[in-house]
Amino acid sequence: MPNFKLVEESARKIINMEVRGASRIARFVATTLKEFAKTVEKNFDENMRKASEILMNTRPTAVSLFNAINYIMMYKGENDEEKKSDAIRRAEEFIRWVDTAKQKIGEIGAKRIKDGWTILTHCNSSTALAVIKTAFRQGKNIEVIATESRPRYQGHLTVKELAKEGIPTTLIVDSAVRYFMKDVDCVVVGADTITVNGALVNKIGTSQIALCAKESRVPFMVCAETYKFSPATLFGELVVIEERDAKEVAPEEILNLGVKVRNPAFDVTPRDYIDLIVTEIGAIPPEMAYVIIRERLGYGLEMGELKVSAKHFD
Ligand code: RI2
Repeated sequence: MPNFKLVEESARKIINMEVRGASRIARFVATTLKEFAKTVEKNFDENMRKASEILMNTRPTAVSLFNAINYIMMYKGENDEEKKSDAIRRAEEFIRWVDTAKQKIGEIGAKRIKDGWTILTHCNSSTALAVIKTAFRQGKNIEVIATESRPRYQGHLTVKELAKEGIPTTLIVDSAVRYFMKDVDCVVVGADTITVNGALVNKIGTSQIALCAKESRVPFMVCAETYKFSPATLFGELVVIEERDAKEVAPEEILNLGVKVRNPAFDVTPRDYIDLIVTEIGAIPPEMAYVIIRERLGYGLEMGELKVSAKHFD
């Protein structure tokens, strides 16, 4: 029997952010689809399509979710058995992609961090932290300033992780970024999505930090695996910005007043504010996003339609 319970349970965990962070979500979705595929005995295409839809309708912004599902759904085979084993193989391949990319980004990004630097980071990006931790483990004497990242305080996860590593860290409120920017040598953040024109979609507040960094001539580095680049934006689609429950921002007492409360989870940083995007295949300027979508992810516009022509992973 196809285990839809497993898929629904995974979807619930993504929606309530028990599983969060763009790359963790992608890995989790790949693992879920792999385990689900094992339980399908007949009508493989139909069952896999249904499972994919459930997972796709969880969080709209991070393209890693779409890219993970799409990568697995490109399975091939003459019959259900062949399709199943190919889907499982592709899921495993995608999981390997997630794991190896982060390590590679850590190594490449760490080269851009100098001894004695203070780095500012926002939210809780495992990829940005891979860069910071690698630099520290190489013996660089660095410090980190971490924003609390309201409303869900992912900054608390960041400072716990950095403290465990022994990296001197200061926690600040989001609105203190400009106050502290004079002490910062480099901003390092993660990504939920990179668009075809090189813009960064990341945790709400990122674009304000980028603006501040530009004003102070502080380099702004983005850490993003290539599966965080959005093929749909090549086709002209806009990234949907997730707007979460007002209860995350304001207490009942305020909500009862009938005051309008807005809670966008992400914002867009234009490419002019970004010095470098560190991917697992190299550090690139944001202007190269199109090349990543075309050459690395294999997407192109043919006869006005978005087509995948190459395999994603090697
Ligand atoms: P990694 C997170 O989103 C943050 O915006 C973070 O910068 C991004 O995912 C990337 O995280 P959320 O799920 O993939 O907390 O680098 O809303 O771990």
